[in-house]
Amino acid sequence: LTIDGDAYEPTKASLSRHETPRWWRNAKFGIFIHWGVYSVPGWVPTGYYEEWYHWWIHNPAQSSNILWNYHRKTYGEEIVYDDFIPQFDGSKFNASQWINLFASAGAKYFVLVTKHHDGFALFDTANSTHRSSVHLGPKRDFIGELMTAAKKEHPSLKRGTYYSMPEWFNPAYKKYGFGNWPGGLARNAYNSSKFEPYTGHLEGKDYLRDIQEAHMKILAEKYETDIMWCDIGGPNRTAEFAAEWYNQAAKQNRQVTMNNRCGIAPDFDTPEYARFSSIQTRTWETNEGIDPFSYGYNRQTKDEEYRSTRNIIHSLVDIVSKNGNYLLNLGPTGTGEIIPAMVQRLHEVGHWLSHSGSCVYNTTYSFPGAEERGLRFTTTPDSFCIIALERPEIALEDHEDEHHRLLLNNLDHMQADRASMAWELEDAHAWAKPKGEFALLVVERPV
Ligand code: FUL
Repeated sequence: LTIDGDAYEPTKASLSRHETPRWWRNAKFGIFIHWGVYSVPGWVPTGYYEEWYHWWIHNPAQSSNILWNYHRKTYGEEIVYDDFIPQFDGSKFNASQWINLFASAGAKYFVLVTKHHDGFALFDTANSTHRSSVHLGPKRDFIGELMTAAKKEHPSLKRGTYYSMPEWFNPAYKKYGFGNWPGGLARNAYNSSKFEPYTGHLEGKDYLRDIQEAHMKILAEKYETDIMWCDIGGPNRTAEFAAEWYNQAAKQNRQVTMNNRCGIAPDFDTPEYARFSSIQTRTWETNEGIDPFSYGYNRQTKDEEYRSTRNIIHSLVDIVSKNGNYLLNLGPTGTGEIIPAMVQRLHEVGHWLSHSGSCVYNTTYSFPGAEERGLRFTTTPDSFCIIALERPEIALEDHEDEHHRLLLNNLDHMQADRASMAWELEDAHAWAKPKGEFALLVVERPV
């Protein structure tokens, strides 16, 4: 219900009264998953989005032909995108393992790609398109398995769903096509007469009502998503969907949220691979890959090229200090493995959060960080955190006065090197939990 207790109506004015729930604002850190048929070839030239494989092989000029040539050389001229479906078999997919990994990374929510622009769903699309992992290939409901595992293993993790509003080349979409999203059967990469085998039952279907809105409802009702994370926007029936969803959620005493790519009334913005040099007072969430260039798995990326633990923690701290959430994406392999290089980093991030999370979760931004000194600030009702991105360097002897010496001794005792933050601490009562490369000072608010 709106704050006035009214039911939501399918209008922009009514829906705009909806806001991100407190749990979302407190959660700070989420895991994003891009896993689909595109993960089977799992290859793009560095700098491209791998989950766009389908697009690149149909638009060779846009990937400078590199991908098109790669595809032809690796798989031969006759192999079209849908020929990868049988290999999208989930043979290494383990829902509980994934969920436990998200939780041990310290994430408080996750967002799963349930259908990307290729139109291939990982959930039960019921009687809409039948272009899904439930009807084709593995005949498994991967989204269902993950949602069930999450409820069982970590019920406090919030569960979100990414959903691409348009689909490339779906003939049912043709009528609504916009921009360069064509809609209509695509020829294969070689411009031969062979068409991609669409298996959907599209006869007489209205894309927006019978497919797009139907899917969103399924994700809301059957899969009970907490976050509807749409992509691309464009023609939509989001107003109708959202009013019903919000009213239903209110009856169930649940708080749900929707991003800014559903076409109407966003709760939060979603800058992509973005950083800001100042506090952003809007509600926002940066999303980006652990792979520095791609969401989908790219077998070209070397282990050491993935975002380091340090980079992930710095990113999280920087974003949180500026009022944002951080949605970090993983691209599992075609068979459903989250590779060790990613797992290791996530465990390390989780370790840092296990001792320093009190300066991340449930905090709010306070005032601008000292960017050039590598300091970021967060605050809770009873504490103030100074987070040093670099290990501070200053000689103990520089600090003659008793209070500082005491403080620095304490820091030493807690295995810190030297602390340069004495200037910040003046009359405050401080304690420190510096760990590893990161120093963390929590200054309790002076009474
Ligand atoms: C973009 C998509 O085109 C990318 O493939 C990715 O899913 C990203 C999160 O959103 O708009």
